[in-house]
Order: sequence, then structure tokens, then C-alpha cells
Amino acid sequence: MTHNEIDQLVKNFIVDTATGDVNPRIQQVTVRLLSDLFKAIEDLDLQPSEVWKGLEYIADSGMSHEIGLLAAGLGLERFLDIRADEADARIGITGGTPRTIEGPLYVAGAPESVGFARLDDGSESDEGEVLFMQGKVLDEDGAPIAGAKVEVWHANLMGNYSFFDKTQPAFNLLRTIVTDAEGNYQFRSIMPSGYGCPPDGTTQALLGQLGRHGRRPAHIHFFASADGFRKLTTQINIDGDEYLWDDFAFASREGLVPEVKKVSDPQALDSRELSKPFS
Ligand code: MBD
Ligand code: FE
Repeated sequence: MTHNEIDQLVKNFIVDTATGDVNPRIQQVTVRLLSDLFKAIEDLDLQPSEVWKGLEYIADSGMSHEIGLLAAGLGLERFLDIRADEADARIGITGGTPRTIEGPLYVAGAPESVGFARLDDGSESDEGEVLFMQGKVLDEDGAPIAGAKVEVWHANLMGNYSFFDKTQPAFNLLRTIVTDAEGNYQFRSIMPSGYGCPPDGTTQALLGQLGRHGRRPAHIHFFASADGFRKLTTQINIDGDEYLWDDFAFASREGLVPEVKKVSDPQALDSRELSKPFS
């Protein structure tokens, strides 16, 4: 069939058969995606067995709860960020901490504290490195925002996240820190390891066929939000990781790789480097 014939066919199937209330946006998107799919089947001469295999793949991905992981690995989530950056630029919003993807592993409802939180449960203290981080939430003029919410989440030494990894206690490595009067937040945790897609999972199966790995560099996720402000979704990457600029989810960005200072004696940290002592 020609592309014009396909457009006509999809219109016959979807638009002309409508009798009840139409949601115009859903109809528009359905018609577009369906005609693009039919055209791909035509152009690539996809065989019925291949089409059914594709549908089976999507079903399997859903049943194994890997749709979000797939969206990350195919660059779909990164693409939405690129579009969001472009939309911001069009209305003159530039600067500040860059956004990057949320990923599929955030869980809401973490314990909340003001100024400081310890994220880890101590179970990996012997093997892992202790990590301290502090930062300041600022408005577009550089003024600190008190009472902002900083939600932080990251993986353990195995690269696993609490809730998805049932061996960890609930909300391990996941906290909400409310900024203090000066807009500061601080936390203590353990240095995370990089993430790898489940090796026997549906996402890794596709990535393998594409000749791609499913690894992410070690990273820490953040949401920053405050009344009257847009919410920022971002991450930092740990410098030196072999996958720092080879992230299967394309989330690494200039400006999101802070300097990591390694110290053997935390007590010896220069107090000038800390806006306030960690507790
Ligand atoms: C992660 O930890 C992650 O952040 C993303 C984007 C995808 C898979 C696992
Ligand atoms: Fe992650």
C-alpha cells in the first residue's frame, strides 16, 4: 500500500467509525501513531510473526515492570528533557542546575527532616565509602530558598534501590530534606554504585540485540521543589566512573558532575568547606 492509502485506511478504521463522544487529542495521537506503525510495517515488509513478536515484547516489558526502564534505554525520557530545555529557552529560561531524567525508580513518601538527613541504614558502612554532600537551593536571582524540599534517592553498593530491592528496608537511601533558613541541605550516605539493567530482563534483551550495554554511572537523584517555583528533576554523577559519559539512559550532562573530595579523616575536613557541621 502507498502511504496515502494507509492514511485513508487508518481514517476509515479510527475516525469514520466514531459514534460516541470523541476525545480529539486521543484520536489525533492514535491516528498518527497507527499510521506511522502501518507505514513502518509496509516499508520494512514486516512479517506477521515479527509484528506479533513486537507486541509480545511490549507485553513482556509491562509484565516485568520494565516499561520505564525501556523508556530510559531508548532515549525517550532524555528526548522529553531535550524538548523541555528547548521550551524553556524559547521563553528565556536559561541557567541554574540542568534538569535530567527521573528514571523509573523513585518512590514517594520518604521520611522528612529539616537541614540534614542520613540516608543509609548503616548496613553497608563496612564495605562502602561514607559520602557527605551539601548544597543550597537558590531562586533565579541567587537568593536562598528556605523551606524548599530536596528529595534525594540513590542506589546501594549493589546498584539497587530500596522498594525495588526487597532486601533493603523501606526508604533506605531515600529521604526528603527541607532546606534550613539559609536554603541549605546536607546529607550523609554511602557512595552509590552504578546501576545495571537486570541481565535477564526484557530491556537488556533488546539492548543486547542493539549491541548496547545497560549500564549507568554511579549517580544520585534529586527533586527540588518549593511553593511558587517549578519543580526541578535532576541527578549528579560521581566523577571517575567508567560509565560517566557512557550512560545507557543518556542522563549525564555538563554541570552535573560535582567535584568529589576524598578524605581519610572526616574530622579533619576544613570547617570552611562546610557551611555548617554535619550532625
Ligand atoms: C536508574 O537508577 C536510573 O536512574 C535510570 C534512569 C534508569 C535505570 C536505573
Ligand atoms: Fe537511578
